[in-house]
Amino acid sequence: MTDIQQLATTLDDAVRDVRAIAPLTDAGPLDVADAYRVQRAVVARRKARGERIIGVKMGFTSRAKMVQMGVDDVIWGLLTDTMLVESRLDLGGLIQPRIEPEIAFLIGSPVRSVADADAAVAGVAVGYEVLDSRYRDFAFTLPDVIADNASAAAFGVGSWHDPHDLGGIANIGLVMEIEGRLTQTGSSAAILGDPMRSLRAAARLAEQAGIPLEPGWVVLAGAATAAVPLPRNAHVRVTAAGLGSVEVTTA
Ligand code: OOG
Ligand code: MG
Repeated sequence: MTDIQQLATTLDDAVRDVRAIAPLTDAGPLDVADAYRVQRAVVARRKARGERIIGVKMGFTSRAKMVQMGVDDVIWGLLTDTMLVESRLDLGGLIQPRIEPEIAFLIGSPVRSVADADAAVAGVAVGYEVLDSRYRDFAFTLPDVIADNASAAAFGVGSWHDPHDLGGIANIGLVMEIEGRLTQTGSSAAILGDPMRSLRAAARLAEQAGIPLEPGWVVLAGAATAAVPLPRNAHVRVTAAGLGSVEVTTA
């Protein structure tokens, strides 16, 4: 039998010690259901330390990410308040940070199933996600990355826009610059053809998991491009057409 608590402790300790570990599946099989149990146990440990869940992140909603990471299923992870970045991020506590552009939704009313998803959108913003796999060199199988809370480490969002003012977000250009150099470009259409589909997928996972999306929560729809290594002492800007920019400076 899989020892959920022990696997969660292994992952939580890797974060604390800032040290990469071998994939959990090296030691034995792990199915997706147990992997989500481990993920929830990891987040429960964070909650016991006073952290609060403030949203969810979708993973592998674009082909660019599926190809980069070698997996082919949409997953999610949970975001806590300590992951939200204002404008500066110290990378000292991270193992091997990467950054990727994201589209973010602000939830305005409870989402218990897919029927609630579209009407619950209170805002849309450009965002970024900082990933930090606890597995050496980001090498993992699907259950490994699910257990590791979908590599979640930190994220930031720009200012919220009313989706009705935008004329749609199904195909908007995304640009990521590091130190003023163009690093990644893409379109929101890379996210399941339309980021709204990712929000609906989040609603489906919410129903399955019995974890409704709450008003005030953020949903990261998933990266439209591959992630890139995030250096120290760097300035990163992610811009989306019609949504403005979000910036972060690393230390
Ligand atoms: C897993 C997280 C994937 C996304 O936006 O697709 C993800 C990883 O790439 O390590 O956040
Ligand atoms: Mg992401």
